[in-house]
Amino acid sequence: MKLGIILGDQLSLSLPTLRGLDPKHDRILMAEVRQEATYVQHHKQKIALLFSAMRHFAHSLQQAGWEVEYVYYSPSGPASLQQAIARSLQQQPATDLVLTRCGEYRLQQMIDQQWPQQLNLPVTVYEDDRFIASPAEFAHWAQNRKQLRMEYFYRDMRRKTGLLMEAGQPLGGQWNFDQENRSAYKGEVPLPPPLTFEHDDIDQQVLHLVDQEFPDHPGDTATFCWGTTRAQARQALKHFIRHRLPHFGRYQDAMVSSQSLGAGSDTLFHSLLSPYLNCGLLTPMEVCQAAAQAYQEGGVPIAAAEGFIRQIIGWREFVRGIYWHYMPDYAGQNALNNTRDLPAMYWHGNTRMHCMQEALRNTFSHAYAHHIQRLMVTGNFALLTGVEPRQICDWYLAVYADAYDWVELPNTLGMVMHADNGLLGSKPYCASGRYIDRQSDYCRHCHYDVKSAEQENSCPFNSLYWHFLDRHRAVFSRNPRMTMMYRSFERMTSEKQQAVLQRAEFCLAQLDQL
Ligand code: FAD
Ligand code: DLZ
Ligand code: SF4
Repeated sequence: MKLGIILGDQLSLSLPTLRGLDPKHDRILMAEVRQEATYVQHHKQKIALLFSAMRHFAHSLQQAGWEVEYVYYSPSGPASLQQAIARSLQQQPATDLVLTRCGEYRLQQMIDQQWPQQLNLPVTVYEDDRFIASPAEFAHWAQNRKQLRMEYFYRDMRRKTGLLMEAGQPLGGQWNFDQENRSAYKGEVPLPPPLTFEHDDIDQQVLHLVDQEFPDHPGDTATFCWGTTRAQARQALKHFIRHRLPHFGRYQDAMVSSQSLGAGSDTLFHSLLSPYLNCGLLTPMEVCQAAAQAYQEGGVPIAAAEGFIRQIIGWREFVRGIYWHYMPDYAGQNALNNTRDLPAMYWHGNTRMHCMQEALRNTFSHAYAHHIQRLMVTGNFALLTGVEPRQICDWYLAVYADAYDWVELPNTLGMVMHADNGLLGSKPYCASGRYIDRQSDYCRHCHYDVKSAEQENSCPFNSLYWHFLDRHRAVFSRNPRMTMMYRSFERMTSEKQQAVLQRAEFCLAQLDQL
């Protein structure tokens, strides 16, 4: 008898682990354990989503004829997956352990280096073929390239999958329609209707458990509205394709204050599919095929379908490739030598900066923030203020329902913090308040003046932006994509430069009073 281990982010019936086992002889173990639930202070909704989705998935496996041993969370239960397996083996021995490569280097190290000896049986780890590219394929692609650019990798993934391709050429005559995807949202089309799920008994029990056992974790279970079953995740996909995808690309970079639009502003036309993709309730290929089909049936413009598919087979696969290719050294990088502690507002959300307030409120209410909030608001602020990469990475890993090290780390450490020295992006995504003002209506609702950089009530992003460029002049001033920024700074009078830098120093000295 073999023992198959299915982790909390492996909830797919197409999982290689299941293909490697026979329900007639073998059995499955799934376990809710303290180590996985607390290795960072996960948002309560992330734990609730995972535990409830795991319980529902275990039922589906049993219905499909599998023998499943399920360990429910208890403070006196096994602390780690290894302990849960050891206890299971004591009850019922097995000849082999079988699982699929896990999502995090941390746990994969334990599986490779500790489990075979400490559990005293052979461990077979299958490649996770729910992803389009394996780490080995990525390594092959990366070999001998001076620069790793997502766009070229993405084109190979289009060729490999055949998505939006015809006779070897991209449909619509170009690979990438990003230029069409930059609009602010001014109500031109109505927001999509909300999608809500009823909580069944399993959801209710888990939400109660999370409140009892993880009271100090961030967030609130009262606003939990994620689906927890494969059927609900499919419903979310259909809802996205019908109501959101047609406008996805165009408003991908937009942000709107909840004071203007209410709850719909938190998600706009984004898919909200990442938590399901990352825990396995949906697979990347089925999601992309649904988008490609919607384009072929004529309901969705090519720019929207392409823009969405690029996020999945482009960015999502690319960051995973970077992760496995460069770990473990990647996690320790700090190219800009940042040392600042994460401002406390990241945990309590109180600030007069309206853009930050909105992004943090969304984060705590829903364990979600859309990409531009993560990148250009909370991320940009951490970059401009010079937060130590490890601290901001741990924050992103904790607070989002979709957060796993393989995808969070390259996005935060690389894309946001530029701590990998430009491996992931050739220039940092630093921006002043002007960018936020262009893409949103936040500044209209803000205590600060986005038009000013040096006055007492000036937008902190403005002075911090110039301070960032000034203090990292040696690193960035020769970057051809940044010369315009430096030229703008040089065009200021030296009095103005001094006033702006002074205002930035003032802001840096009291970030939590902003
Ligand atoms: P949509 O905007 O609808 O995008 C569609 C899908 O594309 C997403 O569901 C996701 O699967 C994929 N995608 C889009 N952008 C990226 C990207 N940059 N990297 C990987 N996949 C992408 N995404 C995570 O899934 N988990 C994380 O832990 C995570 N951490 C992030 C941290 C930072 C600092 C930043 C800037 C981005 C992070 N992202 C992460 C990427 C992105 O912000 C989220 O995937 C997205 O906001 C999820 O919401 P959505 O499903 O509505 O996405
Ligand atoms: C995120 C998470 C949480 C909160 N709890 C569990 C758990 O109790 N049991 C489990 O198998 N997985 C859990 N997970 C997901 C794991 O952390 C994830 O599988 C690994 O980090 C590998 O990506
Ligand atoms: Fe954010 Fe500055 Fe605009 Fe306020 S003025 S919302 S701090 S960008």
